[in-house]
Formats: sequence, structure tokens, C-alpha cells
Amino acid sequence: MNSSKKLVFFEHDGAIDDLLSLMLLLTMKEVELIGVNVTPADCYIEPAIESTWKILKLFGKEQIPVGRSRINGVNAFPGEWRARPEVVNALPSLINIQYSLDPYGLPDAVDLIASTLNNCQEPVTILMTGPCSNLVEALKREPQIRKKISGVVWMGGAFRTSGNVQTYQHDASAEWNVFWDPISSKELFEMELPLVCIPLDLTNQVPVDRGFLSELAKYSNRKLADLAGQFWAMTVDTIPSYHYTYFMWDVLATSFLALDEIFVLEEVKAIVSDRPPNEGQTILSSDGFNLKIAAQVDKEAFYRYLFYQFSSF
Ligand code: AGV
Ligand code: CA
Repeated sequence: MNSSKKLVFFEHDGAIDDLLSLMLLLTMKEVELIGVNVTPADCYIEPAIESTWKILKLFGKEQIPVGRSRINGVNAFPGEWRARPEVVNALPSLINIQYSLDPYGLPDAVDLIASTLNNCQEPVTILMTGPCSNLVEALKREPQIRKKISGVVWMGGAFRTSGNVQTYQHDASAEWNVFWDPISSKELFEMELPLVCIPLDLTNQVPVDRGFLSELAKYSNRKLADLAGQFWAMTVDTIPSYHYTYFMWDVLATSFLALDEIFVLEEVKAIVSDRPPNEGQTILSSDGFNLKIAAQVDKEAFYRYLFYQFSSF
């Protein structure tokens, strides 16, 4: 392995911005992606694995191992959100990529992250844009892998702003990635890993708006910018009854791997609630556990980076 690159293991859950995050990661020259796990949270697993593999294939990186999570969160995502990779796989650039992978033949996600960390000579950065369940399970099963982790970047939490979970028995204080598996999320905080959360507090500042899409379209003679524009176009009908706006949630978290200097981090102590009415809420508390949250970002620099990366392929 090339030691000048940052080794990254990617945990995602198959939503449109998770797949865009995979594309962005694969454009980063300073990153070597060493494994990808897919969790059936904000997706149905089979089409999301197909999208994942096809994106890897577009970059000639289909040899990167993909794991299938068998964990089922306590709080399921709405079905309307989970079916999006079906549409992704039918896009003109992806539909004819030969695909014959059996998702059930893939390694289990917990085994894959544990064995990848065990076998790695150098420390690994873990990027999570879905729930944290596989990582937490792997650490409980094989605690020695902790010393192989140089950092964990998680799109998760809502600390000083309201959450995005709107459902029964809930006061809307939680962010979905935390809420899907609140027990694992609580345990993650308790582990006090070198964790940076990119929470809703910050992602709320970076919507996917028409101005952005219009600017990106100027680069649509580039294959990747064109495909990314098609992915994002699918998000503008974001189910009105839940939320009108789609944000750069996972994409912002992913950009942190290449652009940490444009973020301001804050050291906090926090806990996760595991019961109604605020199940999955991330709560700042002086009795809490140490972690960092991203508090500010240079928005212009972030959007500029996206145009640059997506137009250079
Ligand atoms: O809470 C944000 C997380 C991110 O990882 N996901 C979407 C991103 O992948 C859940 C989510 C919140 N609102 C959504 C979501 C929406 N309107 N559509 C799809 N997913
Ligand atoms: Ca996600």
C-alpha cells in the first residue's frame, strides 16, 4: 500500500448523498479507499450494493472489497427514501455496466471492517455517512482494532439545533443516523474514539439548491459532473411531508477528509438518549463523553471544491 496516502474505510447507507460521497472519495488523490460497507438503513441493500459496485467500476476500483451489513436498526427509515438506488441503477451511465455480483456472497460488514483493520499496517480513517452499528459491533467483538483507527468522521447528530426525525413517539430532536440505532450510537460516544461529528447544526448551512445545480451543469461535458448532477436532480423532490430541502449532509462530512483546514472544530462532551421522546438525541452535557463536532465551515471553499473535483474526471 502507498503510505503517502490516507487509508480510508467507508461505511455508508446507500442514500443519494452516500453514493455521491463515494464518488467524491474516489476523486481524492490523497485518499486510498480500502473497503466499503453498506448498511440497509436509508436504502434497501441489494440495489444499494449494485450502485456502490457500479460507481467503483466507473473508477476502475471494483476490486475494493464491499461488505453487506446484516444489522437492522430499531427505527427503520421511511420506505420512500430507501428505494432511490433503484433509480440510480437505471441511469444511462450505469444501467449497462455489466453486473453479476451476488450481494449474499459478500463478506459480512462487521467481519470486513474488523479484518481490514486487523490486517492493516498503518492507521485507518473511518468515514461513516450512515449509522455507526458495524463499527461499534466490530470494536466490541475485537477491541484490539481500536489502535488501528486514526480517526472517525461521522455525519451524525444535532447538538444545538432540532433534529430531522419526524415520527410518532418523538419530539424531533434526533438526527436520523443516530436514531436508526440509538443503542450503538450511545455506545459509540461512550468509547471516546477520536471522533469528529459533522452534525445537522453545520449541514443545515449547505443545502442542495438550484443555484448549485445550475453551476454544476456548466461542467456537464465532464462525465462525473454530469452523473453527479443527475444524482442531485433526484433529490429536489425530497418528500414534502418530511422535509422540503435536501442537504449536503454526507458530502460535507466526506469533504472533511480532504479539506479539514476549512472546518472549525469544537471539543465537547455529549451523550445519546436511548429512549422516547428524544431517542437518538445527541445531548451536550458536562457528564458526557469527549468528542469533537464541526462547528463552522467555509461554505464557498466547500462548494468550489465540489465543482473542481467533479469536473476533473
Ligand atoms: O440525517 C441525514 C442522513 C444523511 O446520512 N440521511 C440522509 C443522508 O444520507 C437521512 C435523511 C434525513 N432526511 C432525509 C434523509 C431525506 N429527506 N431523504 C433521505 N434521507
Ligand atoms: Ca447517509
